[in-house]
Amino acid sequence: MEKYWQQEEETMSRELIQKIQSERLRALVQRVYENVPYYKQKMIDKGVEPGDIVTVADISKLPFTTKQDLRDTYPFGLFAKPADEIVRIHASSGTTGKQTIVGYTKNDIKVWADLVARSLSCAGADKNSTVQVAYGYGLFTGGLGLHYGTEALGATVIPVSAGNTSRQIQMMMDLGSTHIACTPSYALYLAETIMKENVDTSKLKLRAGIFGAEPWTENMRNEIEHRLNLKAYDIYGLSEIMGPGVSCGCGYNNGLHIWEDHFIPEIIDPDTGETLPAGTKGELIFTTITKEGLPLIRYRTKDISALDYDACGCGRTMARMSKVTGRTDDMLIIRGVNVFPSQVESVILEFDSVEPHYQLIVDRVDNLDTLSVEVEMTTEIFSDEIRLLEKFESSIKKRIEAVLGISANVKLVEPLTITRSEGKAKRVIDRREIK
Ligand code: DLL
Repeated sequence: MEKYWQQEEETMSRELIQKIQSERLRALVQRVYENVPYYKQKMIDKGVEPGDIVTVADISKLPFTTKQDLRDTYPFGLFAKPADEIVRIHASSGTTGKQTIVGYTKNDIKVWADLVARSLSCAGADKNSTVQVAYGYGLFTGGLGLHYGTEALGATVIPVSAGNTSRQIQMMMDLGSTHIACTPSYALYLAETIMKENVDTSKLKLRAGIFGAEPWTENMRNEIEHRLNLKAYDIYGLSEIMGPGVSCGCGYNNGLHIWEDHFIPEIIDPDTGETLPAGTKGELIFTTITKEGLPLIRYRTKDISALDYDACGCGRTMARMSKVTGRTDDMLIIRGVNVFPSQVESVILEFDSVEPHYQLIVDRVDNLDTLSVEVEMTTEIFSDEIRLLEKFESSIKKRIEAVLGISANVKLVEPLTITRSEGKAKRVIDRREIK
């Protein structure tokens, strides 16, 4: 029997979902129009009034919200509730510019915990589970998000936070963790350390991992499942919308269920802003229809995905988004060709002779863009003859060229030389910007 956390909501009919979405959208628009002057002005500028929004189909009449809007109104300008109702602050991990601040009311925290609990139940967790939370605790939403969700579910949470890998493994063994929650890149590092420290893996009770916060490919999923001997689930979210638990994959591995009674998803063409039909890839947009502290209308995530409304074998009826393998802003343009780091990851993991640790270095030499891909070789091939290593390099190079359509320098580096990450991995060094 499939486990649900809120079965009624998770399995309601499309008709009912749309009815709830329409009601909540109407109320949201009214609320922000009255309480957030910035939104009111944006709506006036677009020539739309609260009365124009009747059903969910009217959503495209509303203006988009971007990270820039959050920056322009930093720190609290888009909050829809007074300070005395805000009980928690988090901040988004922007790599450029000012951080963006997000705020939650008591009810927002409750909803968030329930949605993470729904996500954990997608990964087979229940009150008998022990969830080791190895996402960072703090302003980042990963740690506390998973923490509250685990407690809501009634499972046991181990709030170990990120890092201290040997202690993580000790805890895992001694306390019998059944679930581990961390970034996929950290999961690999854990697997590597378990191997290195000769841990008796028969003592581990890990059944599933709840991995997210960064893009990872299907090949990476297979690699992690194999190395840690568990089932890997994909959890997605972003601080602006809530944090982890906006959506989560289930055992059927065909996309991530979006908790649509709280978030209305859309896919748009990132260049024209035009809404795209289900099944088409584009930029993912969310409207938060129940959030009180910081409601967002048509927030542009910059994440690339597609929506699928077909029935899922798990019985959940909520739309699924395809795995996010890139963002509109981490697309590299190299000699005019669009390249996503995930395409390179996918190629690298086709080869047994290299480790799933890699880095892309983009540079400009004599006005020409260059791409170098550094990949770690396994200890087995490390001692092979130079001639054999060159052969491996050239087969990876050929495969990258075939998939990406541009040439790359492939360099096999010694085992354990690429920096391991405890949180989100940094895969790309773009030296072109510095010049
Ligand atoms: O990363 C929230 C989170 C924590 C999600 C723990 C899952 C687990 P931010 O730091 O605001 O929030 O970063 C959000 O990370 O727009 C995506 O680009 C990326 N991202 C998050 N989850 C996934 C995922 C958290 N499962 C940004 N797959 C998002 C791919 C992801 N990318």
